[in-house]
Amino acid sequence: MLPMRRDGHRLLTIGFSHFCEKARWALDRAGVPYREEPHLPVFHVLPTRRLSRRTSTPLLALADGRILQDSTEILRFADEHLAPGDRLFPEDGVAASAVAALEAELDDGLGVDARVIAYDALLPVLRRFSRDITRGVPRLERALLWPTAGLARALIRRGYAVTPENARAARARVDALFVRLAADLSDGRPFLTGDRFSAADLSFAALASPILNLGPRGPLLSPDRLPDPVRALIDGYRATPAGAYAVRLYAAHRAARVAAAP
Ligand SMILES: N[C@@H](CCC(=O)N[C@@H](CS)C(=O)NCC(=O)O)C(=O)O
Repeated sequence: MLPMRRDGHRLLTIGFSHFCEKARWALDRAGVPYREEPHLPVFHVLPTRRLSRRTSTPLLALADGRILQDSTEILRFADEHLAPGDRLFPEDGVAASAVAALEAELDDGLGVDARVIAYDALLPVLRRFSRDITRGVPRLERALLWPTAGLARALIRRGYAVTPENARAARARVDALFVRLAADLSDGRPFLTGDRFSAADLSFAALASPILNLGPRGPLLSPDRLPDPVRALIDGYRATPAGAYAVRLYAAHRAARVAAAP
C-alpha cells in the first residue's frame, strides 16, 4: 500500500456509489495515488460543497487545486498517466468514437437505472448492511446514520425517483441493454467495442456493480445478509451473459486493484 499523502489527490466519494467506483477503478488501474474520503449520502453534501458549488460525487480534488467532478473526466485524467495503448479512451478515430459513445450511453442509462433498481430493492433492508455501507466513513456519520436514516431514505427516494414502478421500468431497460451487449460480445470479440479493454468495459462493469453485488475488494454487500428476493435479482443478472462478463472483468482486475489501492 502506498503511504497516504495529505498533499496528494483527494477522491471524495459516496463509498458505495457506482459512479464513484467507476472513477476509483480507473485511478487504481492507472496507478494514480489518491486518498479516498468516503461519505454516506446526504452527509456528502458538506465536504463536496467546501470544494465546489455542486455536490455530486465522485469529486477528485487534485493536488494542484483543480477539481474534477465527473466520472468521465476522472477517467480521462487517469488516462493521462498511461501509455497510449493502455488508455481507456483509444486515440484511433473510429474506436475512440465507439468507446466514447457507449461510455456516455451507459452513464445516462445503466448508471441511473442500476441505482433505481438497487435502491428500490435495498432501501427497506439497509440496516442489514450497516458494516458494508459505513466502511471508511467518518465516525460521526456512522453514529448519525440510523438516527437520520428515515430522512435520508426519503431524500434518496425523492432525489432519484425511486418507486416500484420506476424500478420495474429500469429493469426492463437494463434487461434489453444486457441482451444487446451480449449480442455484441457473441461475435467473439474479447471486449465490448473490440479487442481492447476500454472506458466502455470499465463503465459497464462499474455501473452494473450494484445489481451484481460487485465491489473493488469483493462483494459490495455481505452476500449472507441479502434477503432471498434481492439475492434472486442479483443471481439472475449474474447468470446472464452480460452480467457474467462484468463479473469476469471484476475478477480479472481485482488482484491488481487491491495491490495498487492507496
Ligand atoms: N454524471 C455523474 C453522475 C454522478 C452521480 O450521479 N453521483 C451520485 C452518486 S451515484 C451523487 O453523488 N449524488 C449525490 C449528489 O449529486 O449530491 C458522474 O459521472 O460523475
